[in-house]
Amino acid sequence: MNATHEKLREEFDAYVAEDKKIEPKDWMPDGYRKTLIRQISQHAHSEVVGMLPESNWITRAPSLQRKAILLAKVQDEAGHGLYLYSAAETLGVDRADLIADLLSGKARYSSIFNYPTLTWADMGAIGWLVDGAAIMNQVPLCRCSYGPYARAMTRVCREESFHQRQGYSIMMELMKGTEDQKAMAQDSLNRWWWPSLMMFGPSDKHSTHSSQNMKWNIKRFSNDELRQRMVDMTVPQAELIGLKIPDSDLKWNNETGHYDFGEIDWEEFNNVLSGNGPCNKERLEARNKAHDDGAWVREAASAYAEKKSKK
Ligand code: BYC
Repeated sequence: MNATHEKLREEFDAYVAEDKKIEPKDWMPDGYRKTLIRQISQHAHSEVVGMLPESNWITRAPSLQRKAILLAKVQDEAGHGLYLYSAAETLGVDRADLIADLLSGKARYSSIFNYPTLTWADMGAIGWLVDGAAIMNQVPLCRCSYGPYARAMTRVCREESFHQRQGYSIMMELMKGTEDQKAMAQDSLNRWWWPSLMMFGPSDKHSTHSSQNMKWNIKRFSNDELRQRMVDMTVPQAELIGLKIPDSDLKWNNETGHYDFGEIDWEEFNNVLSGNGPCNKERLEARNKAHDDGAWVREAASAYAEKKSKK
């Protein structure tokens, strides 16, 4: 590192430590740029792949109202993907390259979207738990040091809050229903509980990016801190409507003021991350097919843009 570079780095660290925002044209360390491109693009891919398990249920929603709500939610997720790809592009990358990495299987997206949606109750569990976990993780990102990402998160979080409520409302409705409906809701919670806790990432001990990203004010809380908050928030919600969290080690701890909970199956998490989850292959095939089927739209849009710029 030469003297000028070292000085820039010191100024950057001091600026971030004062909780100020970094904007696209500001000087930033290569590592900061790189980690943001990684995180924002993974986040964008998660939104886009996240549409797949739910869109699977749009035609089978049990009423016109539920169909309209689910349709709006899935459209919101497409919108989130677009804001996030735009935020990533402010760091000097090309969206087409990011998407190519998703389609080839090189880039990551959230582990949660590699699980199947087997029943209508899964729309409830996803909204309640998956969007619930997303809010828990993303509200602190509204204060992230990188301006374009923080601003995108503000709008995303407002929409996620509606998503979470609609999911809980589906679970509430089912728990007021027949024995079969209650069993369907419980089965769904049993399948989605642990994968939702895995969304927060590896334990702090095994998290590779946390320590540096917390110094840079990208991350405000560690993976384990946010996971604990999620458990503390969700257990009373489950109890209120008569659902049982599938964890025999779960119990309130008076001393810590938090729930103690069982160990996550990290082998399952690592398996999903290495591409061997229940739906990894299916999700990538569906995204590749959608991309290929949409080629004519991109070609038409580019031809129109070129024609307009010539005029
Ligand atoms: N799944 O050092 P760590 C949504 C990777 S979308 C897959 O702790 P970091 C929604 C991690 O990338 C939800 N990979 O990493 C959409 C890293 O690998 P690389 C997505 C995971 O970045 C539609 C390695 O493990 N939300 O909410 O400090 C419908 C080591 O981890 C996962 C976001 O993307 C995982 N669960 O922390 C409904 C939020 N966890 O890159 C809902 C933004 C970890 O070194 N992202 N990995 O190969 C973040 O806040 C952080 O990136 C994470 C991970 C907390 C996810």
